[in-house]
Amino acid sequence: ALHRKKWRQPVASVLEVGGVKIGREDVVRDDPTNNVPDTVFSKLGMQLHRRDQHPIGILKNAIYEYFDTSYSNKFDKFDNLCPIVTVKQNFDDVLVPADHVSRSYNDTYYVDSQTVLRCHTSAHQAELLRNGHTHFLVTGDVYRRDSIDSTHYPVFHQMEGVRVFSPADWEISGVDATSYVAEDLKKCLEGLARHLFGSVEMRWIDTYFPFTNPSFELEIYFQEKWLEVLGCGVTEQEILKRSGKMDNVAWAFGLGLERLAMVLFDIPDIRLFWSTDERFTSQFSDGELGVKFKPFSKYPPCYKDISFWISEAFTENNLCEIVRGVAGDLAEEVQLIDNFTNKKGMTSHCYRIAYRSMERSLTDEEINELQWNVRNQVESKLKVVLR
Ligand code: FA5
Ligand code: MG
Repeated sequence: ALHRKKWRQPVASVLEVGGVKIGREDVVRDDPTNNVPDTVFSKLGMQLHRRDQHPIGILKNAIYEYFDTSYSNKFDKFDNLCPIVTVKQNFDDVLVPADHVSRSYNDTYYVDSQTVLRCHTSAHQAELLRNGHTHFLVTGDVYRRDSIDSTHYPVFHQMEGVRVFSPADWEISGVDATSYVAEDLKKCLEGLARHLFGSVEMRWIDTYFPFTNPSFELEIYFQEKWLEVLGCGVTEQEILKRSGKMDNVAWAFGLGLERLAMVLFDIPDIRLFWSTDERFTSQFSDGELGVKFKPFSKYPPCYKDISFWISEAFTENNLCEIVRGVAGDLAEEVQLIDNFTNKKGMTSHCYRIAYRSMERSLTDEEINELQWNVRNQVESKLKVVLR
């Protein structure tokens, strides 16, 4: 276990990006406004989306190709914007309300009180609009404190798309600007889905984002469930107004690249994208979209339960962070399996943790040690009472 932990750690212990210092836990842990753990810190700069032989890079290139061939006006492309952004870029510029949950330390990784690891590529929308770009794609790694299962990971990749329309575009259509642009958006993304998948079962869901109205999500049927692959909508007028585009209307989308790649290549677990095992990496190559991933591991999962009386401050994201800190990618799923409140008003949670390696069999000894460490840290860091 020690050996693997070492391997996961970054080469440098402190990085300096744009004047902001970000470092390993043991180096910067004295800063209470920094909640970036080593497991996440070590992912900075990996840039899976810029590797042409990696499923995420292959997918990015295929999406570029769709936009290049569908539009005579080429979209401007950005895939190297720094993932460390200001609170203003990540939230204020896209109209996220001051009290929105996504701003909390429970949901977002803060480097310091004014600086975050971007939680979406929408963090770059406003600036690019201000700089005069009217149709562009932004691809990058994004970071979120989140749950643990086969379709959620604290680091993943998004591609943002924005297209600005002028009055001349909708005036001849006879419908109002918003309907025209919403219709164009859906056609564009349905066309993208056909380009990537051929035929696939999908559906539109109405939703809410602070930066678009109306807003939609696209879900694709995958592994017997509906999987949310993207969010999108008609850009709030205020965002365009602030960038000096009073008379325009725009659409925007944010694609979840891992989710799309899972459907495209039949990849069953999101942790696999980080695998350096040749049995994974060798299955993909530049420009090949037709490949279906052949699983090489059927190693059994091992389940361990942990029960405790929660405190008021308890959150599931904090629990997941501890599990990832201890087990890294050996943690496959953390699931609440029991939840009750007794007569004294004390609430008990029982979580089932699934441990499984994608690459090898785990020994009982190893798993017991992981679980023992999880129990210790849960007790000491989360201020809960183990049962
Ligand atoms: C957003 O991030 C919006 N910024 C998208 C957007 C852009 C909407 C522009 C409107 C206009 P959301 O939080 O739903 O939305 O995330 C977008 C996609 O990222 C999801 O649909 C999903 O495919 C993917 N995603 C979200 N969380 C995770 C995660 N933990 N692991 C992997 N993929 C994730
Ligand atoms: Mg969503």
